Amino acid sequence: MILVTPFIRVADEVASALAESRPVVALESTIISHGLPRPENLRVAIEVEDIVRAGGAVPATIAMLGGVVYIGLSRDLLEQVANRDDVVKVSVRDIATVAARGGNGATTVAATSQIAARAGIEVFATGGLGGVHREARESWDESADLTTMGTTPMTIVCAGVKSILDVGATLERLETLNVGVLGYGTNVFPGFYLSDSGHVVDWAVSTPAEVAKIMEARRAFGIESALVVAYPLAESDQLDPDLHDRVLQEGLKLASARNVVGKGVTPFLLDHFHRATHGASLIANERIIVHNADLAAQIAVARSEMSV
Ligand code: PSU
Ligand code: MN
Repeated sequence: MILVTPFIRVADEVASALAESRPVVALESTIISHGLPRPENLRVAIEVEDIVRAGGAVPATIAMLGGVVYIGLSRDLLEQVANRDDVVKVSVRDIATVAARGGNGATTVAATSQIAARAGIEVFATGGLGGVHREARESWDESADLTTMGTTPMTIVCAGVKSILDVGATLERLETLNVGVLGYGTNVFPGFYLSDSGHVVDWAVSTPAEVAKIMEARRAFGIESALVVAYPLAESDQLDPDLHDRVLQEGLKLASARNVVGKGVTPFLLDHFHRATHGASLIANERIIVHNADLAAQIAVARSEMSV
C-alpha cells in the first residue's frame, strides 16, 4: 500500500519492498532522540538498521521532520532525529498536531505502530514497551503504548518493559487489551535490563516460523490487537541485578523529589540509569535493541516466505 498524502513519505526502498511483499521491519525513533544519549544514539540507530538489512529485511525507521512522517529515513534525516534539540516525543495523540505545525518529532511505540500498520508493515522492533507506572494508582500514568497495542495489528519484538514500571500490572493490562504475549525461547517475561522480570508468560515459541504462523492465524481470525514477542537478554549479557536494583530505587526517589511527571518520566529514568551505572545500562540497552532487530528481521522474512 502506498500512502498518498502530503503528511507521509515512504522511502522508495520501503515502498517497493511492501509492494512486492518483501520483509520490512519498522523501527521507532523515541529511543534515538529520548532513550539513548548522544553520540551513541546515532551509532545504535545505524547499527540497528544494518542488522535488519543483514537479516534480509528492509529497515523502516519512522520519525517526523518538518511536519512530514517519514517511513524509512535517509542518513541525513536519521542524524537530524539524533542530534536536533527540537525533536519532541510524539505519541499517537500528538502526530496530527506536530504534522499540522510542521514540527519535528520522534515516534513512540504507540505512534510508530499506528503509522507502520497504516503503511502495511507487520513487524516492529524496539527495546522496551511503555506500560503501567509504579505509582499509577495515584497518578494514572499508563503509557498510550498499551491502549494503542490493543487496537493495532503489529508484531512487536521487545525485551519486555523496563523495571522502572509495574511489570505485573502492565501484563494484566496487556491481557485486558487482548494483546498477545509470546516468550521467545522462554516462558519467562524479560525485565529489559534483566533477563527475568519474575513474571511468566503463557506461551513460549522457539522459531520465527512459529511466530509467522501465529501472525497468519491472527489475521484469519480478524484479531486487530498487537502481538508482543518478548525476547530476553541472555543472563550473561544482563545488567548486574544488584546494581540494577540499587540504581532503580535511587532513580525512582529522584524522579519524585524533582517532580518529574508525565511523558518526562521515562526519559528521566533512562538517563539516570545510563549515568548511575557508568554506561553499563547503555551497553545492555544496545544489546537489547540489536538482538531484537535481528529477531524481528527473521520473523519478517518467515512471514513473507509464508505469504508467497
Ligand atoms: N522504553 C525504553 N526506551 C524508550 C522507551 C521505552 O526502554 O526509549 C520509549 C518508547 O518510545 C516508548 C515510550 O514507546 O518511551 C513510552 O513512553 P511513555 O511511558 O511516556 O508512554
Ligand atoms: Mn506516561
